[in-house]
Amino acid sequence: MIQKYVYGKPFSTEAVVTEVAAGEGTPAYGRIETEQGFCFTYIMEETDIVYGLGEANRGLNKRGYCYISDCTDDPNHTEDKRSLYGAHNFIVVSGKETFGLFFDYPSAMTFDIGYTRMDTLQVSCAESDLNLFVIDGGSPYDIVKQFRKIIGRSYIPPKFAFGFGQSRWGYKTKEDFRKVADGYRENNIPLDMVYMDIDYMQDFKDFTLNEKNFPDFPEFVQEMKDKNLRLIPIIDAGVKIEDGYDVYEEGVKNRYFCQREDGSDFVAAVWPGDTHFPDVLNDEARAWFGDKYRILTDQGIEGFWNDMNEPAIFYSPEGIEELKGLLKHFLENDDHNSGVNAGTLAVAPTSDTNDSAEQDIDSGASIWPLMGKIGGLANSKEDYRRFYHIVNGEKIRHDKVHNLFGYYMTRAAGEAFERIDPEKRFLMFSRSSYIGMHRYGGIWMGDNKSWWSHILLNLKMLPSLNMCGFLYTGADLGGFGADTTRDLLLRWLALGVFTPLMRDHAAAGTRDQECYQFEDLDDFRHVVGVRYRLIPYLYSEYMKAALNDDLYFKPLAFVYPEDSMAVQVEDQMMLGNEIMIAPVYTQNARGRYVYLPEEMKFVKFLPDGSISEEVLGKGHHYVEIALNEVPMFIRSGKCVPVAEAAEYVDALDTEHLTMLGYAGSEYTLYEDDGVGKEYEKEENYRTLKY
Ligand code: MIG
Repeated sequence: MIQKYVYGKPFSTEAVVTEVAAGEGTPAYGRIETEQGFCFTYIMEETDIVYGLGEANRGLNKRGYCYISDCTDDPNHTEDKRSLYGAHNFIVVSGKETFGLFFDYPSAMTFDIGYTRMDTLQVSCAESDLNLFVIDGGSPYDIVKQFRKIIGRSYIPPKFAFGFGQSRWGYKTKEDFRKVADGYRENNIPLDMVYMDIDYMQDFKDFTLNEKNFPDFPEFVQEMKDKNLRLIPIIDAGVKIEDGYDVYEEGVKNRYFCQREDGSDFVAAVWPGDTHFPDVLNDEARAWFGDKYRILTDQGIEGFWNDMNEPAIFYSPEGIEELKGLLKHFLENDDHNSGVNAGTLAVAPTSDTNDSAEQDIDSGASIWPLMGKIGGLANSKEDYRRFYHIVNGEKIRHDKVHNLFGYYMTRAAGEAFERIDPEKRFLMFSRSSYIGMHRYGGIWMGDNKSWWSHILLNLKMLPSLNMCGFLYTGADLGGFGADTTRDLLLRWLALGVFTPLMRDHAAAGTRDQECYQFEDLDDFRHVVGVRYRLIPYLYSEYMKAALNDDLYFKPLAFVYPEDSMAVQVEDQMMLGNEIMIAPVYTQNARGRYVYLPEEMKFVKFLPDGSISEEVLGKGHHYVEIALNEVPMFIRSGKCVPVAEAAEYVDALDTEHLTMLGYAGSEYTLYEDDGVGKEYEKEENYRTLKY
């Protein structure tokens, strides 16, 4: 049962798409205060678990930290961070009392989950204008499924998007892309997509192509298609200010950009230099921006990724003016004769001790306020208060709806795809998101690092994201920032084998990270090949999850709720109905410990193409897993289909599948044309017997 409680005048986010009955009285759980902003307080039992929050830091069980839903472009996902790119305000408390809560509120919201006091859950925000959905159910899993029903069906990508993709910030020319295509094809490492990062554009202008490098883009798209590869370009949120650039000129003329309070177009500097933000919350502007994707679909493009849509801001002209003021003050009062004053450096304040820096300002001796200003120029809260959206004729300050920008930018594209070709699926995923966006696209997990700890962080996020509707997701395999290593990439790929989005992506300036850059390519061919062998199963499970508002990745606790050990496991996940995954995420480890809540078949895809199977009983085990092996576990009494590896999705032979797992069992395979939208046809399902 779901009840909706309305506080104040909520902004309509359109996260929830079905009618929900108004709750009677006050919510049955916790205490709500609305005098100063909004605050929900609930006292937790010691063993209560809190699930949810989608793309968020730390564990699967969110207890023990404070998270803030405040979409942020922060490429340093260290343990102390409270905000990442998404805002997914859905949690489930599981324990003595079990219930779900969705706080539909588009501005910053704090989830203090046992941080201030270990037993206290407190969810708060500055203004008491929100819809609160309270969900009762028999179990956390049941609650999640009810929630998924009210937010609408998850995005379904085309089947090719289940192939492997290669990306790198820095590919510029046709030669760069050909090198990637050849690197994979010549070495017979499977590949379906090559991603185009910002350098394909002319001066970082959305919907343009570098004129020198791509004078004949449609032919180049075709050249890649002839190699069975699809190019997937990036689109950024900011539209470059430049006379003669049609997107800019149309937007200005029609007032489609976000405006300052005085009605002038707000300026944000991002990659192209000064830009304007399309007002994607405004229906007309959103339709206009969405239709621009047609410029690229007309040239043969079938997928995109939306970036910088928190929206990220490097700086604003206003911020620079303030900086200049501080700089002027510093220069006029500077009493250093020359060079850097070591004494000043010695008292360098940390970010927590900014106060002392403030006090120093009038002495003229401190550079720290200036440094602080420079550091705070990007993604500043002040800038988010400097511009407005016009929604149904009403002017709304950006910070009040900040968490919706990525959602509505991606919605612009999703709605446009329906107009461009209603029969066809397009690949679409975004960096920033809010619940509701899951209907229009997936997400990738943003700028992780080539750190072993991030394999685990990514793994833990998967079920949480699924709970919030985001099924098409994955992380930058190998790590985005910092230099990867061969073993890290291989282990990360062995997790990526199972994530719907499987993409190797790296930041500019980092070590080469394409699979073919390392020694002993056989290992990469094998590991990526395993992905293709499993696509019939993975695609089938994805489609069942999407079509039934179900989860693709589940915590073990959702399947084995009575098993007190299983409910604590955070580094193994259930995938679909048949398997459990347990990737290795420790350097130099030759295996790992696993906990089996029931008897399972431990399956390893071995580098010679064979598959080893071993029945392991319920309980703890240490399993050996070499760097070039892909492990998975098949649940007792279940089986999964396996294909032969292929170099691209369309080449998969799904007629001749072999079964793996427990003999005598059956599997219902979902398969469709992978392009169209006739999901409900009965012939999409067939029973495979082992
Ligand atoms: O400021 O387009 O998360 O995937 O490679 C960085 C360049 C902008 C951030 C994205 C990343 C992408 C990069 N972008």
